[in-house]
Amino acid sequence: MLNKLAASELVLNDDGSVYHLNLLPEDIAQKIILVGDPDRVPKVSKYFDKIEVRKNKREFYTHTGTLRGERITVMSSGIGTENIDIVMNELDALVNIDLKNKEFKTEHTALELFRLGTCGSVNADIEVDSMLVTENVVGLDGLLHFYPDYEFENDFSRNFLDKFPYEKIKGMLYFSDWAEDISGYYKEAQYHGNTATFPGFYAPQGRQLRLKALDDQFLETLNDLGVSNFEMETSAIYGLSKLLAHKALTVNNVVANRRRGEFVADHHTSEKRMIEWVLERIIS
Ligand code: R1P
Ligand code: URA
Repeated sequence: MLNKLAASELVLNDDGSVYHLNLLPEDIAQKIILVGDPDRVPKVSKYFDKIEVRKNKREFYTHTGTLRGERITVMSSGIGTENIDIVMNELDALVNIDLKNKEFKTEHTALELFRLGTCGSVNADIEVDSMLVTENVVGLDGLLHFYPDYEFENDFSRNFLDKFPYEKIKGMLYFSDWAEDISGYYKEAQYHGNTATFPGFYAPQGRQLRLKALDDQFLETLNDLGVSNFEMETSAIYGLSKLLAHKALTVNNVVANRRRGEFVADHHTSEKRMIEWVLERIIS
Protein backbone atom coordinates (compact mmCIF):
# COMPACT_ATOMS: atom_id res chain seq x y z
CA MET A 1 0.00 0.00 0.00
CA LEU A 2 1.30 3.49 -0.87
CA ASN A 3 1.90 5.64 2.20
CA LYS A 4 0.46 8.79 0.59
CA LEU A 5 -3.25 8.44 -0.05
CA ALA A 6 -4.76 9.68 -3.32
CA ALA A 7 -7.52 12.33 -3.28
CA SER A 8 -10.04 9.72 -4.40
CA GLU A 9 -9.21 7.39 -1.49
CA LEU A 10 -9.18 9.71 1.50
CA VAL A 11 -11.78 12.25 0.42
CA LEU A 12 -11.72 15.61 2.19
CA ASN A 13 -14.02 18.63 2.08
CA ASP A 14 -12.74 22.11 1.12
CA ASP A 15 -11.96 22.94 4.76
CA GLY A 16 -9.88 19.76 5.13
CA SER A 17 -12.54 17.86 7.10
CA VAL A 18 -13.30 14.18 6.43
CA TYR A 19 -15.89 13.80 3.68
CA HIS A 20 -19.00 12.34 5.33
CA LEU A 21 -18.54 13.18 9.00
CA ASN A 22 -17.54 16.76 8.12
CA LEU A 23 -15.08 16.83 11.04
CA LEU A 24 -11.54 18.03 11.65
CA PRO A 25 -9.17 16.18 14.02
CA GLU A 26 -9.68 18.77 16.78
CA ASP A 27 -13.48 18.28 16.65
CA ILE A 28 -13.49 14.90 18.41
CA ALA A 29 -12.54 13.55 21.83
CA GLN A 30 -10.85 10.20 22.42
CA LYS A 31 -14.01 9.00 24.18
CA ILE A 32 -16.93 8.82 21.74
CA ILE A 33 -20.55 7.84 22.30
CA LEU A 34 -22.15 6.46 19.12
CA VAL A 35 -25.92 6.54 18.80
CA GLY A 36 -28.00 5.55 15.80
CA ASP A 37 -30.65 8.26 15.94
CA PRO A 38 -29.51 11.86 15.18
CA ASP A 39 -32.22 13.11 17.57
CA ARG A 40 -30.47 11.27 20.40
CA VAL A 41 -27.34 13.47 20.05
CA PRO A 42 -28.76 16.59 21.78
CA LYS A 43 -30.51 14.34 24.30
CA VAL A 44 -27.02 13.17 25.35
CA SER A 45 -25.10 16.44 24.99
CA LYS A 46 -27.61 18.40 27.08
CA TYR A 47 -25.91 16.76 30.09
CA PHE A 48 -22.46 18.11 29.05
CA ASP A 49 -20.95 20.98 31.11
CA LYS A 50 -20.49 22.79 27.82
CA ILE A 51 -20.63 22.00 24.11
CA GLU A 52 -17.70 23.30 22.01
CA VAL A 53 -18.40 21.66 18.64
CA ARG A 54 -21.70 21.16 16.82
CA LYS A 55 -21.37 19.84 13.26
CA ASN A 56 -23.43 17.70 10.95
CA LYS A 57 -23.75 16.31 7.45
CA ARG A 58 -26.37 13.82 6.26
CA GLU A 59 -27.23 11.55 9.23
CA PHE A 60 -23.94 12.23 11.02
CA TYR A 61 -24.50 14.74 13.84
CA THR A 62 -21.62 15.43 16.23
CA HIS A 63 -21.45 17.33 19.50
CA THR A 64 -18.18 17.57 21.45
CA GLY A 65 -17.83 19.11 24.88
CA THR A 66 -16.93 18.22 28.43
CA LEU A 67 -18.74 16.06 30.96
CA ARG A 68 -17.67 16.55 34.56
CA GLY A 69 -14.50 18.13 33.17
CA GLU A 70 -13.62 15.30 30.73
CA ARG A 71 -13.72 15.87 26.96
CA ILE A 72 -16.30 13.70 25.24
CA THR A 73 -18.00 13.39 21.85
CA VAL A 74 -21.46 12.13 20.96
CA MET A 75 -22.14 11.27 17.32
CA SER A 76 -25.01 9.71 15.38
CA SER A 77 -24.28 6.96 12.88
CA GLY A 78 -27.74 6.63 11.38
CA ILE A 79 -28.98 3.10 10.84
CA GLY A 80 -26.92 0.15 9.67
CA THR A 81 -23.45 -1.32 9.27
CA GLU A 82 -22.84 0.43 5.93
CA ASN A 83 -22.91 3.70 7.87
CA ILE A 84 -20.62 2.21 10.51
CA ASP A 85 -18.09 1.48 7.76
CA ILE A 86 -17.96 5.22 7.08
CA VAL A 87 -18.02 6.25 10.74
CA MET A 88 -15.21 3.89 11.79
CA ASN A 89 -12.90 4.62 8.84
CA GLU A 90 -13.35 8.40 9.05
CA LEU A 91 -13.01 8.51 12.85
CA ASP A 92 -9.84 6.45 12.55
CA ALA A 93 -8.54 8.78 9.81
CA LEU A 94 -9.10 11.75 12.14
CA VAL A 95 -6.68 10.33 14.71
CA ASN A 96 -4.34 8.03 12.77
CA ILE A 97 -3.81 9.78 9.41
CA ASP A 98 -2.16 13.14 8.87
CA LEU A 99 -4.96 14.71 6.82
CA LYS A 100 -2.80 17.53 5.44
CA ASN A 101 -0.10 15.24 4.02
CA LYS A 102 -2.48 12.27 3.60
CA GLU A 103 0.08 10.02 5.25
CA PHE A 104 -0.30 7.43 7.99
CA LYS A 105 0.90 8.60 11.39
CA THR A 106 3.60 6.50 13.01
CA GLU A 107 2.02 6.66 16.50
CA HIS A 108 -1.35 4.95 16.94
CA THR A 109 -4.20 6.61 18.83
CA ALA A 110 -6.86 4.25 20.20
CA LEU A 111 -10.38 5.63 20.49
CA GLU A 112 -12.87 4.46 23.13
CA LEU A 113 -16.23 3.93 21.44
CA PHE A 114 -19.47 3.38 23.31
CA ARG A 115 -22.51 2.44 21.28
CA LEU A 116 -25.62 3.53 23.14
CA GLY A 117 -28.49 2.04 21.16
CA THR A 118 -31.77 0.18 21.19
CA CYS A 119 -32.48 -3.46 20.40
CA GLY A 120 -35.08 -6.21 20.46
CA SER A 121 -34.62 -9.32 22.64
CA VAL A 122 -35.11 -12.82 21.26
CA ASN A 123 -34.58 -14.46 24.61
CA ALA A 124 -38.09 -14.39 26.07
CA ASP A 125 -36.73 -13.89 29.61
CA ILE A 126 -35.00 -10.57 28.82
CA GLU A 127 -37.30 -7.82 30.02
CA VAL A 128 -38.07 -4.69 27.99
CA ASP A 129 -36.55 -1.46 29.31
CA SER A 130 -33.42 -3.25 30.55
CA MET A 131 -29.76 -2.60 29.68
CA LEU A 132 -27.90 -5.30 27.72
CA VAL A 133 -24.15 -5.23 27.11
CA THR A 134 -22.89 -7.15 24.05
CA GLU A 135 -20.15 -9.71 24.76
CA ASN A 136 -20.25 -11.68 21.49
CA VAL A 137 -21.72 -10.52 18.21
CA VAL A 138 -22.63 -12.25 14.98
CA GLY A 139 -22.90 -10.06 11.89
CA LEU A 140 -25.35 -11.23 9.24
CA ASP A 141 -24.60 -8.17 7.11
CA GLY A 142 -21.37 -9.40 5.49
CA LEU A 143 -19.40 -6.16 5.90
CA LEU A 144 -16.23 -7.58 7.45
CA HIS A 145 -15.80 -10.02 4.54
CA PHE A 146 -14.71 -6.98 2.47
CA TYR A 147 -11.74 -6.63 4.85
CA PRO A 148 -9.63 -9.68 3.97
CA ASP A 149 -7.42 -9.41 7.06
CA TYR A 150 -10.36 -9.99 9.37
CA GLU A 151 -10.62 -13.30 11.20
CA PHE A 152 -12.33 -14.13 14.45
CA GLU A 153 -13.30 -17.41 16.10
CA ASN A 154 -14.44 -18.43 19.57
CA ASP A 155 -16.83 -20.94 21.18
CA PHE A 156 -19.90 -18.84 20.31
CA SER A 157 -18.89 -18.51 16.64
CA ARG A 158 -17.97 -22.19 16.24
CA ASN A 159 -21.28 -23.39 17.72
CA PHE A 160 -23.24 -20.81 15.69
CA LEU A 161 -21.61 -21.74 12.36
CA ASP A 162 -22.01 -25.42 13.10
CA LYS A 163 -25.76 -25.18 13.70
CA PHE A 164 -26.88 -22.22 11.54
CA PRO A 165 -29.53 -23.71 9.20
CA TYR A 166 -29.88 -21.01 6.50
CA GLU A 167 -27.34 -22.01 3.85
CA LYS A 168 -27.79 -18.97 1.56
CA ILE A 169 -26.90 -16.59 4.40
CA LYS A 170 -24.11 -18.62 5.97
CA GLY A 171 -21.41 -17.07 3.77
CA MET A 172 -22.21 -13.60 5.11
CA LEU A 173 -21.68 -14.47 8.77
CA TYR A 174 -18.81 -13.00 10.76
CA PHE A 175 -18.15 -12.70 14.47
CA SER A 176 -16.51 -10.54 17.07
CA ASP A 177 -16.50 -9.94 20.79
CA TRP A 178 -15.91 -7.17 23.26
CA ALA A 179 -12.31 -6.53 24.18
CA GLU A 180 -12.48 -5.48 27.81
CA ASP A 181 -14.62 -3.42 30.12
CA ILE A 182 -13.87 0.14 29.07
CA SER A 183 -17.06 1.50 30.57
CA GLY A 184 -17.14 1.00 34.29
CA TYR A 185 -20.76 -0.02 33.84
CA TYR A 186 -20.40 -3.50 32.43
CA LYS A 187 -20.93 -5.26 35.76
CA GLU A 188 -24.00 -3.18 36.53
CA ALA A 189 -25.91 -3.96 33.33
CA GLN A 190 -28.85 -6.32 33.90
CA TYR A 191 -27.85 -8.53 30.96
CA HIS A 192 -24.65 -9.52 29.13
CA GLY A 193 -25.48 -11.21 25.88
CA ASN A 194 -24.78 -12.37 22.36
CA THR A 195 -26.04 -9.87 19.83
CA ALA A 196 -27.06 -10.53 16.21
CA THR A 197 -26.59 -7.56 13.87
CA PHE A 198 -28.78 -7.60 10.75
CA PRO A 199 -28.81 -5.66 7.45
CA GLY A 200 -32.50 -4.79 7.92
CA PHE A 201 -35.29 -4.37 10.47
CA TYR A 202 -38.07 -6.46 8.93
CA ALA A 203 -37.53 -9.90 7.32
CA PRO A 204 -33.82 -9.92 8.33
CA GLN A 205 -35.02 -9.74 11.96
CA GLY A 206 -37.88 -12.17 11.32
CA ARG A 207 -40.64 -9.51 11.11
CA GLN A 208 -43.45 -10.30 8.68
CA LEU A 209 -45.75 -7.49 7.61
CA ARG A 210 -46.90 -8.13 4.01
CA LEU A 211 -43.70 -10.01 3.12
CA LYS A 212 -42.64 -13.33 4.57
CA ALA A 213 -39.42 -13.83 6.52
CA LEU A 214 -37.16 -16.87 6.05
CA ASP A 215 -39.30 -19.08 8.25
CA ASP A 216 -41.77 -18.87 11.12
CA GLN A 217 -39.24 -20.34 13.54
CA PHE A 218 -36.54 -17.69 12.88
CA LEU A 219 -36.61 -16.15 16.37
CA GLU A 220 -36.63 -19.53 18.12
CA THR A 221 -33.75 -20.75 15.95
CA LEU A 222 -31.60 -17.70 16.73
CA ASN A 223 -32.48 -18.01 20.42
CA ASP A 224 -31.45 -21.70 20.36
CA LEU A 225 -28.11 -20.65 18.82
CA GLY A 226 -27.46 -18.49 21.90
CA VAL A 227 -28.48 -15.08 20.52
CA SER A 228 -30.03 -12.75 23.09
CA ASN A 229 -30.85 -9.64 21.04
CA PHE A 230 -31.13 -8.09 17.56
CA GLU A 231 -29.95 -4.72 16.28
CA MET A 232 -28.16 -3.20 13.28
CA GLU A 233 -24.66 -1.83 14.08
CA THR A 234 -22.59 -3.71 16.69
CA SER A 235 -20.99 -6.37 14.44
CA ALA A 236 -19.32 -3.66 12.35
CA ILE A 237 -18.35 -1.54 15.37
CA TYR A 238 -16.72 -4.49 17.15
CA GLY A 239 -15.16 -5.99 14.01
CA LEU A 240 -13.68 -2.74 12.65
CA SER A 241 -12.53 -1.75 16.14
CA LYS A 242 -10.51 -4.96 16.32
CA LEU A 243 -8.97 -4.34 12.88
CA LEU A 244 -8.21 -0.67 13.56
CA ALA A 245 -7.11 -1.26 17.20
CA HIS A 246 -9.78 0.84 18.89
CA LYS A 247 -11.78 -0.16 21.96
CA ALA A 248 -15.54 -0.57 21.73
CA LEU A 249 -18.47 -1.55 23.89
CA THR A 250 -22.17 -1.68 23.09
CA VAL A 251 -24.96 -1.22 25.57
CA ASN A 252 -28.47 -1.38 24.15
CA ASN A 253 -31.73 -0.59 25.82
CA VAL A 254 -34.16 -3.43 25.13
CA VAL A 255 -37.19 -1.73 23.57
CA ALA A 256 -38.88 -4.88 22.26
CA ASN A 257 -39.29 -8.42 23.53
CA ARG A 258 -39.85 -10.19 20.23
CA ARG A 259 -40.83 -13.54 21.71
CA ARG A 260 -43.55 -12.07 23.92
CA GLY A 261 -44.59 -9.45 21.35
CA GLU A 262 -43.98 -6.58 23.80
CA PHE A 263 -42.74 -3.05 23.05
CA VAL A 264 -41.59 -0.68 25.78
CA ALA A 265 -44.50 1.46 27.01
CA ASP A 266 -42.78 4.86 26.78
CA HIS A 267 -39.62 4.77 24.69
CA HIS A 268 -38.77 8.45 25.38
CA THR A 269 -38.58 7.78 29.11
CA SER A 270 -36.59 4.60 28.64
CA GLU A 271 -34.16 6.38 26.26
CA LYS A 272 -33.66 9.11 28.89
CA ARG A 273 -33.01 6.51 31.59
CA MET A 274 -30.48 4.75 29.37
CA ILE A 275 -28.62 8.00 28.61
CA GLU A 276 -28.47 8.96 32.28
CA TRP A 277 -27.45 5.43 33.28
CA VAL A 278 -24.55 5.42 30.80
CA LEU A 279 -23.37 9.00 31.43
CA GLU A 280 -23.36 8.35 35.16
CA ARG A 281 -20.84 5.56 34.66
CA ILE A 282 -18.82 6.56 31.58
CA ILE A 283 -16.79 9.28 33.29
CA SER A 284 -14.86 8.08 36.32
C1 R1P B 1 -33.76 0.41 14.17
O1 R1P B 1 -34.94 0.95 14.67
C2 R1P B 1 -32.54 1.14 14.71
O2 R1P B 1 -32.57 1.11 16.16
C3 R1P B 1 -31.45 0.42 16.68
C4 R1P B 1 -31.00 -0.44 15.51
O3 R1P B 1 -29.67 -0.88 15.67
C5 R1P B 1 -31.24 0.45 14.32
O4 R1P B 1 -30.24 1.42 14.15
O5 R1P B 1 -30.42 1.23 17.18
P1 R1P B 1 -30.46 2.83 17.41
O6 R1P B 1 -31.58 3.07 18.39
O7 R1P B 1 -29.12 3.19 17.97
O8 R1P B 1 -30.68 3.47 16.07
N1 URA C 1 -33.75 -2.10 16.96
C1 URA C 1 -33.72 -3.18 16.16
O1 URA C 1 -32.89 -3.25 15.24
N2 URA C 1 -34.61 -4.16 16.36
C2 URA C 1 -35.55 -4.10 17.33
O2 URA C 1 -36.36 -5.03 17.45
C3 URA C 1 -35.57 -2.96 18.16
C4 URA C 1 -34.65 -1.96 17.96
